Amino acid sequence: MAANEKMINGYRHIGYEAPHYTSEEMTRRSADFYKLLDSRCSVRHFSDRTVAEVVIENIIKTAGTAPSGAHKQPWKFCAVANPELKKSIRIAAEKEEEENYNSRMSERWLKDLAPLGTDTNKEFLEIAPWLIVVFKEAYEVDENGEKQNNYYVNESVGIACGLLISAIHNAGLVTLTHTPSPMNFLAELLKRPKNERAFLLLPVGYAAEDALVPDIHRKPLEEISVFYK
Ligand code: IYR
Repeated sequence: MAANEKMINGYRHIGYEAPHYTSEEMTRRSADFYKLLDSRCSVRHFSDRTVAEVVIENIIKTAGTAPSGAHKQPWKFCAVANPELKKSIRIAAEKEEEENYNSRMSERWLKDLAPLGTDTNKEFLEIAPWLIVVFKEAYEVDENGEKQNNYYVNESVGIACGLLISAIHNAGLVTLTHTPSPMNFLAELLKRPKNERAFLLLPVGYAAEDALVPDIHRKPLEEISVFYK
């Protein structure tokens, strides 16, 4: 066994070295990364320009680096480019959204959404070259065929989606977090097993040339943080 290795509970632990930066580099890198992510916004107007599959693979691999409860990695990312499938997803999503906007959502909810300009039309589900449908794995089936619940599934998959969205932006592509509700139609259309539940639907592609986004602003640091020194 190498010097920087140790068995804990019968499992191998190995040394880990985080990247080293000078304090100047650290300050610059943290500011640059913030700047990069601060230039992201949800885009609802897509171009139909294709995106190479390898880029989608890299983006999904990035999401898969997320930490998860007991390292169960309780996620599945379905990447859909098939036009018929995208069309079926759009039809089913718009059907749910008709119900949502016309009866299920409260007046207050509709008022809160007004600045974003969203509506029941989800044409981006057909125009974007890729849809990434994220499923959470509520449980796994063990060797005896017994259901074993996963841990902190929403937290784990939520973090993975954050990384996914950051990776999409870093690649120069756009997305938005679409949440048609209820979302069970996605498991049906994509023929997912019973332990998988739809979590988030993200169209991925280039922004349309004439894309418009709402002129909205982020809360400043003072509003989102409290420092105890
Ligand atoms: N799921 C609907 C409505 C919607 C709800 C929220 I909260 C948003 O931030 C945006 C939209 C839709 O996708 O249109």
